[in-house]
Amino acid sequence: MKRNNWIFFLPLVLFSCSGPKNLTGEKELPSLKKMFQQDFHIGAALSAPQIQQKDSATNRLIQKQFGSITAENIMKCEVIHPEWNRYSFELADQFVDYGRKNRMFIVGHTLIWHSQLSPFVQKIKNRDSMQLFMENHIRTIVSRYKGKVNGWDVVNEALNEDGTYRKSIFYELLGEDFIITAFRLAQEADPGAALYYNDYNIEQPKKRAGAIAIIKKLQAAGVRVDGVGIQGHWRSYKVPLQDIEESIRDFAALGVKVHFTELDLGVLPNPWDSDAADVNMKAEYSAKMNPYAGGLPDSVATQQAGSYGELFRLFLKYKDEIDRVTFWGVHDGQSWLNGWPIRGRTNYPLLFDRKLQPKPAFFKVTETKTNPSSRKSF
Ligand code: 9MR
Repeated sequence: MKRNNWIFFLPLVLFSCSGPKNLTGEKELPSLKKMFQQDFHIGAALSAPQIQQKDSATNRLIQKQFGSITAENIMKCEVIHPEWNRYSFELADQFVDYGRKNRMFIVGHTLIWHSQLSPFVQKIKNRDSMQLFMENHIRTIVSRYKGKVNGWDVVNEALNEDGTYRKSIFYELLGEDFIITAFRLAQEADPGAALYYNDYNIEQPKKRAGAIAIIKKLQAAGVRVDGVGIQGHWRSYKVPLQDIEESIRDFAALGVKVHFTELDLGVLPNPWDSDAADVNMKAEYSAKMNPYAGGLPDSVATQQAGSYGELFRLFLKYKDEIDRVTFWGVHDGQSWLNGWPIRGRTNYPLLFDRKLQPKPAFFKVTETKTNPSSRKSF
């Protein structure tokens, strides 16, 4: 070995002396997926450009931080099944390939949802045609990704806030058994894939009762349901911790796993002071409703960090019941909450900012692992 070869070992020496640093001497960011490896998957919803790896820095961040991915939009009916006899699998194939290449837990979102339907589905007027649509749609998509997609959001958002069934086109034409039909078809098409019911606000008592009834109905019908997805679109200043804790217990008592599937903690005011996450709700823009257009104030970032910390402490307490925590996006710039329920606002709901830098919330989340004494309150 030549004498000056020591230089190749310098990074190793730096690493072993003072913790993980990169070659420029900056401290390396911890990886969420590794930190929580023994507890639950840490996931993110990916947009189409992210699936196509358009930006290399975002791509590096995704691969380092997230061990599970969900398609934010590209597996929805209007994208993947635009016409009765036509499917469009290009992006979905890329999404699944990306997840497999990176050994990620891949979630298909979503098979049966009243929103973002293709126009041909909205025009279906009778029971038999709707039954046929569901058979074609679920069989074709699930069998294409058999053994590749790990879990499916089989039915999404079938409930109203009071726990009754939403009067969706599926409910109107097939009655409440459309849910059993959907799960049965998915189970037949890929017996190895996990099957979930996914909804927002099902931590709230009335809607939770509706979700519990759905799971019991599936179980009574002998159809497999593996998990329930609590979406987790909460406001950072109003996270319903007690309801969340009760829900984890209630769902776990049914023998299903709990997934937090679309987590984000928005910091902006809500025009109706409401917890709903219905994509069809809209309100007018006003400067008052967009208070942080110039940047996230430290006090708000700190408040949000505290809420994320409390949530993750709760998640860790119930790690045996929880299979996955997925953020609804990778960074603040990508979040749907910049456009909902008011267009053109600047929201900050995730752990990484618009420049892909970790926010105080990121460090509060990692602290729940590095400093277990911070967990004592639960
Ligand atoms: O984040 C998604 C946004 O980009 C879409 O425009 C919108 C409509 O398809 O859906 C958003 O994701 C929703 C998810 O699919 C179901 N739960 C509520 C999410 C936020 O609206």
